[in-house]
Amino acid sequence: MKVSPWPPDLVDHYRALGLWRGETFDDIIRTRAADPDIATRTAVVDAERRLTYRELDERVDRLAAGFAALGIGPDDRVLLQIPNRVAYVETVFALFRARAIPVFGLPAHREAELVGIARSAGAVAIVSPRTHEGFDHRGLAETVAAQVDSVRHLVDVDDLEALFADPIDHGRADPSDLAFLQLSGGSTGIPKLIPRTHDDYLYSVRRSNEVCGVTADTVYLATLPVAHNFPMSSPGILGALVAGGTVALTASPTPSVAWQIVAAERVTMTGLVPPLARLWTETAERGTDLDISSLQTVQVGGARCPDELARRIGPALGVTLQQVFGMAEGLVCYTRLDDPIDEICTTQGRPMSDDDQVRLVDDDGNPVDSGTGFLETQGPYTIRGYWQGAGEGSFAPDGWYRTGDVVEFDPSGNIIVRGRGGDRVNRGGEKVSAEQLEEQLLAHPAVRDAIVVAVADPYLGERTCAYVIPEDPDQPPTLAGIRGFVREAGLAEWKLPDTVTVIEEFPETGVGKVSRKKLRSLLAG
Ligand code: OOB
Repeated sequence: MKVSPWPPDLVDHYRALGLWRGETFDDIIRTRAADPDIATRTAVVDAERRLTYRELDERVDRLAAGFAALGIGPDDRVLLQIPNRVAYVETVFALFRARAIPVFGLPAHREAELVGIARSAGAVAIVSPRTHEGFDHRGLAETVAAQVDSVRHLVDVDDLEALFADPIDHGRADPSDLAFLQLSGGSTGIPKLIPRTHDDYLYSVRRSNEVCGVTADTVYLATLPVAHNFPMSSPGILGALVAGGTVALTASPTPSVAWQIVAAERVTMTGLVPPLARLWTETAERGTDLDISSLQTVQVGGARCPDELARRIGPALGVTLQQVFGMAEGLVCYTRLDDPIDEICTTQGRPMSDDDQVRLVDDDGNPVDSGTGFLETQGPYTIRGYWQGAGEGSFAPDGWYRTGDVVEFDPSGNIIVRGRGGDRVNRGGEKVSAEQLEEQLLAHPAVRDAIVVAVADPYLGERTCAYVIPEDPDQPPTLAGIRGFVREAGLAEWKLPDTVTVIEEFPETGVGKVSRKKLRSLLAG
């Protein structure tokens, strides 16, 4: 299946330079398992299970045949909602082998998101656990299947062996074709689907490995939900597998759980969002009995890491900090491991590839020569369009991706992220669409009008504040009432408002109707 194409001259350029190499994800596991130096090394491990590259390859072979026996094959989309565990890696690579298209849902997604994703992907199957952290995922999958006609199979990720079948030949995917659908951190409520090819994504993984120093000796711990772009590929679990290293997965990111795996597997590297980085740092500063001395690099990204926190991470954890500013649509920036400490602690790094192009524009899309502006980008691993043409306004007329981020450059060319246009709240890396939440609030019987804005929060960076005009000023809605209402509507827990402020009217500007975008920035101010 083809994706929105890059301009032909860029395609030729990326191929001529060897950035796009004609390799597929399935090739990665096959070749590592066939390499006598790598085959018997641990590919993937969690608190319960461990697989060498050869074992992973064999299980992938049997599971891929099992998917094929269900009638799941080339270009079929399969929605995943799998927590951090070995079975995640088995499932993803089995789908690659069967040439099906994984769609990377998050364990925290609920009915509203999963129905939206399954529908726009045209998913034929959902793979999820029966339960996880007390939540009935099987029940959720059944609810989704009842609403989305294309969904024909529900697969229990805790019983993959029930699907195992004798290996078959699935043929080989075209490396320039769609490999999977990633989800946007999005300014829309239902995440937009991001089509990535084998060629472009594998380039971003290989280049990430170079920048982040990932080798066969790397033990990467997936601490964040692994379906997210950051722990998946920056350089993440795919980086570790491409390098012939080891992927460890932890079910919980808290130090008491995650550090046991760090100690047991001699983990060298992980990626965290700022609130977790703060928790890890403060826990280490207080002292710990767990041996985390194997850690060499800790990456922080997904949301702005406060400079004050950045300065404490390295000394507390005994590591080199790497800031990561990236997006599921493509562009990923890293501070380099040998950058001056001030740059590491105060900037979000620079694009990983010499072929990433970045520019700044103003509100009207005109070039900005210095100072802050909206960041736009194109490059060898940045998409040129969403799945089936959604989100048209996200691309400039010449095809560059509009990140929506307000940034500036320091003298060394590093990016400093200053904020966004106000369409979403970045709650410690988890993005909340203002528009989606407003829609939900407007459906509440006690709410006449609502505007959602980000307010500064010392722990999360930003938290979600809903300004609400009540239908009846004498019976204003309560925070608990509103949160319960939004939860009932099937939204993920992280999207519920943190505070509700009841006001009589929204600010007037004196010049007639004000856009919601403008109102948000007025209220945020
Ligand atoms: C990562 O990906 P998404 O798609 O969930 O979110 C992307 C957005 C960016 O446009 C920016 O607004 C924000 O998240 N962001 C940061 C940041 N990293 C991401 N804002 C400030 N400082 C940072 N370091 O979040 C993502 C994807 C790949 C690697 C890392 C993060």
